[in-house]
Amino acid sequence: PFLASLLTHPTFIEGTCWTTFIDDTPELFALIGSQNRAQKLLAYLGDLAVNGSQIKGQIGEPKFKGDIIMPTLTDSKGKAVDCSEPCKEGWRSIIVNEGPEAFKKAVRANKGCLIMDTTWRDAHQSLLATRVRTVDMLNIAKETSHAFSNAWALECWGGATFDVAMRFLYEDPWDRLRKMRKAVPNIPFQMLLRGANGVAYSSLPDNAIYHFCEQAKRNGVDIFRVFDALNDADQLEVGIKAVLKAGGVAEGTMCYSGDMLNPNKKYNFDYYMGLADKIVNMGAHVLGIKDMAGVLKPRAATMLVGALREKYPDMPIHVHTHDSAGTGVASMVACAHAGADAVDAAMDSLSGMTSQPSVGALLASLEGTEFDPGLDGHVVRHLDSYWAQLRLLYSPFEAGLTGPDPEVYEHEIPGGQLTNLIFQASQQGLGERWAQTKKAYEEANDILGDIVKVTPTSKVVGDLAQFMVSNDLTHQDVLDKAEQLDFPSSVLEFFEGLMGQPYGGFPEPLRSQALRGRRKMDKRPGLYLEPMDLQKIKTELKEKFGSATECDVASYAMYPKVFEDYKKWTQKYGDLSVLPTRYFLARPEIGEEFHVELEKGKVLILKLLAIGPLSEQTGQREVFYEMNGEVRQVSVDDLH
Ligand code: 3PY
Ligand code: ZN
Repeated sequence: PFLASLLTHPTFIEGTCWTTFIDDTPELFALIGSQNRAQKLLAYLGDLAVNGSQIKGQIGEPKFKGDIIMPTLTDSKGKAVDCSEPCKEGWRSIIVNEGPEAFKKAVRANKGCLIMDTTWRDAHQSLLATRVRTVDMLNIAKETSHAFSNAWALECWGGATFDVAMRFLYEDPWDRLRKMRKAVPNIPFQMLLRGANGVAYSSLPDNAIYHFCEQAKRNGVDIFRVFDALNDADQLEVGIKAVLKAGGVAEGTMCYSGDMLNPNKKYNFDYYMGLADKIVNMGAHVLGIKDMAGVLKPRAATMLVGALREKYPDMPIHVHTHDSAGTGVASMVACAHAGADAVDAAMDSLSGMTSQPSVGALLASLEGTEFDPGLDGHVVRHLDSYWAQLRLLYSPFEAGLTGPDPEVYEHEIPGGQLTNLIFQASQQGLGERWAQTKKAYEEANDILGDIVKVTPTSKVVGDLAQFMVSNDLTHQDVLDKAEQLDFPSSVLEFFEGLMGQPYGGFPEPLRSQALRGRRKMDKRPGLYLEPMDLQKIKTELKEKFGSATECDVASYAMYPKVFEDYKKWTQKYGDLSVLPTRYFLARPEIGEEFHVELEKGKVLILKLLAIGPLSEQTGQREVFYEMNGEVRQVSVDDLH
């Protein structure tokens, strides 16, 4: 069709204006673009039909393959909520029009305890291996903008989503952010920033963090939850300063670890109050408490939030938890009563256990009190019918959690990691090893000096625990044999100081025995790193891939190899973010028709017709698809 259009085009026939032909007739070249895209899409669908899904971490096919039924939202009076357009009211307008300081004041003046919905980030990170795709957020975006119009924020970006989007879902995280932003203009967007690590797993040069925050703010992030995995104030400060420079709302966050009610534990009341002081003095707009393992018991929450409320009357306090032990709602209610301005929850169907507590349960618990979050529980519940279906669609990424795990008070494994470790144990059929791993995790933490455990330090403890289990090592064995053992690389990086300085220092002589002459940093790693040459990265990316944006540079700075692999994948298969998840994860039935909107108004109607026999000569199969009424054929290498 392209050639036919070209040959019959008047300009072509006249043979004039060749120099401006491309500029003047973009429709012809858009046609090549979309044909090319359609061909690449067929290559992916053909591969999937022959070889099954190659998406890492996927086990089996979705439990639910039907059409998703979209909810109709009605409020508590039974009145329908008009979701034909995104809602325009919400807290974001204060941030946009008046800035972070005005937001801070307005939030303090607000009477109720606001809710941040984590469904688009931490909930699926903690339950479904971070695999929820952009399209599934966008499909429910308008409804969400209405149901959560009075929310503190939607947590929807950062943490593991950045890496996983490119590495496993072959999506551009920046594109996701921009699309979500357009679809939800009213609710603040919050991201999780790992301090001086950005969204990576170890420290980057400071200029890369500043550059990243600038792009994140520009593309739609309003509030940045900044934490450091060791609560190292110097590391935290890098992130907070970068957010302030970018003009974002800086939520300076302390990670809650251990049990401050227990006088024998390392992280006690005074520790947290001292850390809060440092965070406030850094100029953060909001004080965050991040209970990544779900070990903040209700009485501790009352004590800590109550004391912070009294000491910092002007600082908004925002608390994050995981429901691992089953106490999430009780703890968040305690926080609200003690003076928190906002707490975190997730859509019911993606809540509980390693995720955040259920928003429905939390709303019911605060309903009618002076801390009422100001969301309509009916509307929110209707929205959940979407997520109930989505959870089944993503069933191949379930970790197989069966109930709460109050043993978390002993092992202190963060929610996201707990799911990962269970998943790994069940994949290896090591049920009894799981109990051993939890015990070993507790011991590994003691060996390392009882550190704060969250990405990336949680991986250090997890790696050491798995190392102990697979080599049959006790706590004492590790100490006795430290000079001979080949410790996992993450443990050595931690000992080197690449993740910052732990509170109370490194354990000695273990550190020196394990490092055996490797370097020891005693200041934050950023001080040892040369600034990144971002301009050079941009030039090189342009040479390699034809174009490069500032966002591409930021992606590359965080994950050079992952970014390049992602770009190569899109060169082969195109932008697959448009493909509905059901057809991204599994092939359709023969004869089943489905639609893909390549771009606005450009819809492909597809039908799998047949998969041919294996050719002995080529090792390939022919896959036949009907595309907009025409039969199309792709040759696919059979990998079986
Ligand atoms: C992350 O860093 O991704 C986390 O979710 C930490 O809790
Ligand atoms: Zn979390």
